[in-house]
Amino acid sequence: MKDLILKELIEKKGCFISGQELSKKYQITRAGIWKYMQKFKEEGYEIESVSNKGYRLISEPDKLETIHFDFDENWLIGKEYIYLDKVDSTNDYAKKIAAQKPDGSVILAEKQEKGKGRLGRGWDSGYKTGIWMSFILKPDIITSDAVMVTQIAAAAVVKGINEAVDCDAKIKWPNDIVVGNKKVCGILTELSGEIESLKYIIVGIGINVNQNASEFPEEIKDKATSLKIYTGKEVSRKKILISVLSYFDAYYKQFLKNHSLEGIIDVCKDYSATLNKRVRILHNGNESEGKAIGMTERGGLLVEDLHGNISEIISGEVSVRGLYNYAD
Ligand code: BTX
Repeated sequence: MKDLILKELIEKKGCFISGQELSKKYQITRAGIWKYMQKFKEEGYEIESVSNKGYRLISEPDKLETIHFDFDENWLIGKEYIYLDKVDSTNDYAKKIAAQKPDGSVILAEKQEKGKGRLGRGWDSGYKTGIWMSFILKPDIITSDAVMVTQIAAAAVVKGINEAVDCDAKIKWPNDIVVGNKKVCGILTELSGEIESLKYIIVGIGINVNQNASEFPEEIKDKATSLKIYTGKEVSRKKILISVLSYFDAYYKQFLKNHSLEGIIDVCKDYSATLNKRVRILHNGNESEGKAIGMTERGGLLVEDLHGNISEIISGEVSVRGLYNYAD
């Protein structure tokens, strides 16, 4: 009941809804409605009440519990939204429930106790300071096409962040988003399936939003940043989340239709922090150097080595000169 009333207030944000109307619709007394309004106010919702007009939602707290009320009903992403206070890793949680959940399900946690990076690394995910979430995706594609999903996520995050916040976010190929040359977001794509038949893809996205510099562990202080550190002010997680989801939904639908990165790869190129830079590549234990000269239609990185040979890198570790620890 509480959720339904709140949903209605959020959907009609800025407009008055009469107490009488709510009371009739939800079959509770007007005093009961008033009590709900007091509860919402205690939770941080700013609600104006005017006699003969009713209640009007003016602003919402930066809470992610009820953010699904703000999702566009045409989105495929977020049709099912699971909100957790704490979890080991949203990717691991998503994997456990993936078989029963629809394409586009979103799992979000306020804190991860064992947030995961790639190759067994960790991801620092403090309580309510960032956006730690995973998508369960079930596209009808062959398993080898799943690599493209990381680029979809990178494009959605870079566009979403830049639209929601005044910053110049860029993609460090293939799975980091950087602002001011520091890592603000990481993407971890995992999948389950055989060569020909894909069961599901889990895309994990971690965005550092409101951490102070002192909150990052010592070993990542030099390379990690948050949007708050970069902009100098507290940033709305809700605004960023809605913006990122809306881009992801649009790009994912495009991908489902075309089975390619058509229209998306241009975003990856336009916002690339890697293209036209000297790079060092670590792949299967081998290290090589070269210059990133382009991207393929499938999101691979084209690198020209010191002898002029060009090769495509599908995945692996790519250090970009001037970013993080790879200095000149
Ligand atoms: P990655 O392997 O590219 O980056 C991990 C490395 O980044 C770590 O070894 C550390 O040096 C550094 N690092 C750790 N935490 C942070 C942080 N908060 N900000 C910046 N740098 C950091 C990137 O892996 C993929 C990360 C995905 C995280 C999401 S969160 C939701 C989902 N669930 C889950 O367990 N992981 C994903």
